[in-house]
Amino acid sequence: RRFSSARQAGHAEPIVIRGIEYPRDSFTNVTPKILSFIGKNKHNQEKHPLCLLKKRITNYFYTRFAGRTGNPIFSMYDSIHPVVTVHENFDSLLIPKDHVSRSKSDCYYINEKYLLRAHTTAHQSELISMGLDNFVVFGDTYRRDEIDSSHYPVFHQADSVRLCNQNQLCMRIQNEIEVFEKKPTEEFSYKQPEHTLDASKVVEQELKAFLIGLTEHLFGKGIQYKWTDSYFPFTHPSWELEIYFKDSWLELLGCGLIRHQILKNVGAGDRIGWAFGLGLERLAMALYSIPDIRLFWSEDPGFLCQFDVEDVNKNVTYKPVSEYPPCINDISFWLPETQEYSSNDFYDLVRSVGGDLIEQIRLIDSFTHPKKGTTSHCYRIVYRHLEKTLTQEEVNQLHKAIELAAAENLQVKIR
Ligand code: FA5
Ligand code: MG
Repeated sequence: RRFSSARQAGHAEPIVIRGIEYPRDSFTNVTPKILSFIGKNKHNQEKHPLCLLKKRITNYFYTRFAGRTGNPIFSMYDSIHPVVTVHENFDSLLIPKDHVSRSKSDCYYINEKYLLRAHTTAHQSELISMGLDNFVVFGDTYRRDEIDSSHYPVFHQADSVRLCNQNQLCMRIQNEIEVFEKKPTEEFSYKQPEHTLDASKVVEQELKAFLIGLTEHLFGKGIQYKWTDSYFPFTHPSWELEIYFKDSWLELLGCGLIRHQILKNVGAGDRIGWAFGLGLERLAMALYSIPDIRLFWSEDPGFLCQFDVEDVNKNVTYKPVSEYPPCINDISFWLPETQEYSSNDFYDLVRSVGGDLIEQIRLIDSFTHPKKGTTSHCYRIVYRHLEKTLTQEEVNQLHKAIELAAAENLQVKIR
């Protein structure tokens, strides 16, 4: 009652995000469902495929561009809040006022002034204005897009920038070249008016070599790729990189030389540089054979446990989990006092008794009795049938069989 009368009076409740109140207006189109994704930060969740990918990309940056003493020269940001201003997401990137990407049907607006970032490029100008020349930003991004196996309204991107001034560029190529034209030329398809062709080509080559290196680092040397010309208001020239994967060309990223005007606007007018932005889900889907983008939001242990690897460079090939619900049962026992015991023995036993119904087993607790010195283990077993829903009764029977077999074969005492 209170809410409906407030709304009738035109005082709709403000939108509250992290304790900050944003008044609603005619732009407001975020939904509670979309707002509920804020803070999930899948790219920062240990053992999540997006986090593994983030680490692999970051490692590549760190090794490819190391400082004199081997220290990384790229700054990495992965926790910048997704609420941005219209200025950050569009104006600072020279996106025209009437550009379709600004429309309410494409973006999630909080109100006229704020939206959920539609790309991580939204942070580019501010980070450059802080004085950074080399950085990479990972984050969740929001777009009112179709929903299918490769599109989702919330996804993740990585954006990167690398800048240098005249001296740094000459040092890099061990040659004297001019970065800027004395007088701007006309705009050519292959360069901006302010840049010399030499400088533009050097930066283009470094950008492309870096991105091919990254692609090969992720997919292996044999990967087939191609460059296509592209357009972004904030870069020129611009390209997209596609890889040939599973019988078709897949767009991985967009990139280009940063518009001189953008750099000038934030006090970096003496610099030239490149930027690129890529979609993490697309990359992860190809890399790990993940068939559907919705799986990245799965809390299902059958999905997540497949990415539980120590070495982030390990090749993981996702195996589809059955859609039938899991049944989770814990088992606790005292370890034998007179005989060797290892968790792997128990894992083998569970697999031999439970067969394909066992999706996952994990040690979740170990406890040593302070006086007796005996140790107890607790394991969590996830059961799941691939073709049907297991009943609790069936799981209980299996669980009982595992307890009996463990007591008999491993001399443990069920608690
Ligand atoms: C951009 O977002 C630019 N900001 C990229 C860029 C940055 C170019 C810096 C130049 C310099 P685009 O709209 O093409 O470009 O999106 C980049 C990537 O995000 C796409 O290649 C795709 O992998 C991913 N992507 C876009 N929309 C979705 C979606 N709905 N679901 C999942 N991934 C998406
Ligand atoms: Mg694109």
